[in-house]
Amino acid sequence: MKKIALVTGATSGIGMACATALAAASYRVIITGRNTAALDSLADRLAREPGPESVCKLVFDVCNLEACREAIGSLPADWQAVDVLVNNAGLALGLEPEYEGDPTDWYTMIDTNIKGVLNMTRIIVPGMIERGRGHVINMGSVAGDAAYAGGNVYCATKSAVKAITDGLRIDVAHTPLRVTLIKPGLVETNFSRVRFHGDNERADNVYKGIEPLTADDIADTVVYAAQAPAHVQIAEMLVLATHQANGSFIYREK
Ligand code: NDP
Ligand code: 8X3
Repeated sequence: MKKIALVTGATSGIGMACATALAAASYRVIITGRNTAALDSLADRLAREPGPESVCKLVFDVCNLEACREAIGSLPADWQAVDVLVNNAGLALGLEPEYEGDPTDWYTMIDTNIKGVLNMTRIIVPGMIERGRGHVINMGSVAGDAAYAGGNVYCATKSAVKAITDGLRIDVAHTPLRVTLIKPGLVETNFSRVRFHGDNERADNVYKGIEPLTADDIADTVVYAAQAPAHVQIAEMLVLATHQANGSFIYREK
């Protein structure tokens, strides 16, 4: 029987690439996000490929625990046994020094990147434990390894994702469940447009002078971790563009 993967933040970038790659790897995919039109168009595209029952969509905000519960509770019975949870939804907002940052931006990052991961984990993992199978793949970041200039709160949220992932791995070590943290570096998606509140010129500058990773590169790592043999737990993967050394050092061609 085909396995079921649920991807949060599947309406764009890495999440969309993960949903596409998992569908191509024969998973039945639950795509979730806030943007109904983007989910509809992804669902149409995926359904044309492996078969009409291979995709299911849910519209909800990961920050809202009740909305998460309601959405997961509304899944048809034959979609409820999620095998792979990809906690991908997340964002950065702003790159100001901490003493000049916008508290509204901070709280949105904390709610989405930390509470969103916890909400989905709390709802999906008990079923995985009951069934004796499952894999949680969290989208961390090189930003969680060390703070970089202006990264303050975003970096803190990704450090929290690492601690939450490591904690879950300990908590399920007595079960067959696996827990993975993927830590990408610079990936060209909508990420910087969102971070700079729609300033496209500033966003484009982030990727100048370096060939960044693509969302597909990260999706490949997710599929690799998901498809590793059952006794192999890919605990953590740091994936950087070739000319990026860490969160702070990027060699750019002039
Ligand atoms: P995108 O902006 O392209 O995609 C982010 C996705 O998250 C969108 O689908 C967005 O949906 C969704 N999302 C945001 N907030 C919520 C919410 N409250 N509820 C549900 N969905 C939400 O960026 P990326 O694909 O690059 O980012 C995906 C993940 O990868 C994030 O966790 C990010 O931190 C991480 N990451 C990104 C890197 C990069 O350089 N791009 C590097 C390292 C990690 P909507 O359109 O509704 O906002
Ligand atoms: C996204 C990568 O370096 O812009 O997490 O923070 S970075």
